[in-house]
Amino acid sequence: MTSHTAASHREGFVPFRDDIAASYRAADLWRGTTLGAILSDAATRWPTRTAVLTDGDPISYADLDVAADRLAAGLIALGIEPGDRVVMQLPNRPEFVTTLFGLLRAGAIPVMCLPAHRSAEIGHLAELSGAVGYVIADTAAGFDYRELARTVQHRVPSMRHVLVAGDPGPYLSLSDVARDRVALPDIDPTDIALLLVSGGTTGVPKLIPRTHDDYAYNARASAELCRLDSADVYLATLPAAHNFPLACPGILGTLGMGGAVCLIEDPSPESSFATIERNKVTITAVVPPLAQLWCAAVEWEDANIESLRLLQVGGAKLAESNARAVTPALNAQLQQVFGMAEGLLNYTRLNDSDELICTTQGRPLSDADEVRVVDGEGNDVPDGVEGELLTRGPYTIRGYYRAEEHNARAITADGFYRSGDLVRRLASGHLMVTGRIKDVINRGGENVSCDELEEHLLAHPAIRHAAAVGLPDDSLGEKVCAAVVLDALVDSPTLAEIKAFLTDRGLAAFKLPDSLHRATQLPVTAVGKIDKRALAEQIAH
Ligand code: OOB
Repeated sequence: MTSHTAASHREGFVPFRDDIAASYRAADLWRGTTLGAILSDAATRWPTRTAVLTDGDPISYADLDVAADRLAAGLIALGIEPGDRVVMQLPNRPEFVTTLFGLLRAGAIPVMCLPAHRSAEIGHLAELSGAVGYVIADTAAGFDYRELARTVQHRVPSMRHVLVAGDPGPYLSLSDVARDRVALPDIDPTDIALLLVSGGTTGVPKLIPRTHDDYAYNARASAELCRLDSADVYLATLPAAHNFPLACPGILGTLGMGGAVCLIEDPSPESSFATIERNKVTITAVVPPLAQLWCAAVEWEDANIESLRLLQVGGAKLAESNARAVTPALNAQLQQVFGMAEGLLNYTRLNDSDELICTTQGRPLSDADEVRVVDGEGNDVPDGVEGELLTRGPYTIRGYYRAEEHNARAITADGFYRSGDLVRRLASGHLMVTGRIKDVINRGGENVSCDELEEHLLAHPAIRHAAAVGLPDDSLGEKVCAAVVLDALVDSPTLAEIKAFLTDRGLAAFKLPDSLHRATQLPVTAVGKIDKRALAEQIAH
């Protein structure tokens, strides 16, 4: 290891304070193990069990462990050093898992990009991280990542290695990299294990440094909360590089418990249900629009999905009406998950009442999570009152990577992360997400919460998806537009009918939409959340 690289990847990283880190260790939350060791420990305990289900032969824990070591050896032979950043952008295929562990064990820091990212995002993230390598698939979903690599390499000359799963074209084939096992570098568990990409839809994406200690705890505690064990089969439906399917409990949590993981690229009900039936999937995670689609699809898909015991829904607000539909439709328990790549995870518990499960977004994972709900002046508000969620804890970052200026705003002086999410806390500690600080429409001085309006719109039987957006208006500043995807099987309501419906539900007149935008689908972010910025642009054009 050269001290040069070791120091350079720490630059721009805000570590946990020593005394706080010591307290997390004393409480046995941080166990001083690395993410790479999750797999080696599991391979020791369950060598012959299936770790990854594929279309062909399943991969056992012992085989996955060897494959990861061999890839790590090959990466080291290429000159990749501990602390080097490597952009990883792979679709949901078995290579995702091998590559992730190979990079981790070589001591490289994977930058977890999503398949939907394109040159603007990858170029920016590669530059910001100073990446020396880029791991891609040849093609996925009709897109050629080798073309993208060419553009990115042009912009970021530090990116010396492009490794390709599949046909390498002018680059190196990932399958040719593996070498005989060698002694692997010692890794400090307080070091950055990987860099997650922030999910915000405003501004450029930021990098989120997660340490071995904190992320291993994130995955293990989540798996325990979901009562995962070696009989479970986890389906990665969302893009695997996203925090939710990666570690909440996701792939890492499942592997730590000896369960099996399968990954699919196409989350449509047809493909998902067939995989659930074939692999006897017990748990998976989806975003709300997908949950809705699956609930509707049981009408026409006849695959047997009775093995599914838990459907985790998160990433965006799940409307109460949609939450209530999950268990009757899919015959699986619903778990709401309100999480963020920056750390804090809230889960409804398996033994919570149906009421809590359908009307709240869960409560913090860890007893050591500190949550404050504050008003505009930063003062704590009482339970039941809306305020911004601030949080600090054993798996929440103390700062974005290489973002000193932004950190001064995003993190309070005493280390709380300002989430920008508006919540109400119940006496039980459960949180209801009521909106985002910036997701309000200012209509002539009156504030309309988009979240609130959307919740009411979704209660309309003909409305399948809804998003409220502010459109510029000369006299009012902004006007309220309701963008909706209507149920094809029902007569389309007019704007006047929708307004009457909302008025019947007791909504104030100033919150009623001024216009209606009908669409067959709403634009989504890389992980499948409704993308308001893109939507506003679409409506404007
Ligand atoms: C997850 O992570 P990110 O980083 O893509 O997005 C985080 C943001 C939150 O700050 C919040 O604004 C929103 O997404 N969000 C929710 C939500 N879950 C996330 N808003 C309302 N209700 C929910 N249930 O999205 C993420 C990370 C780990 C697990 C689950 C989701």
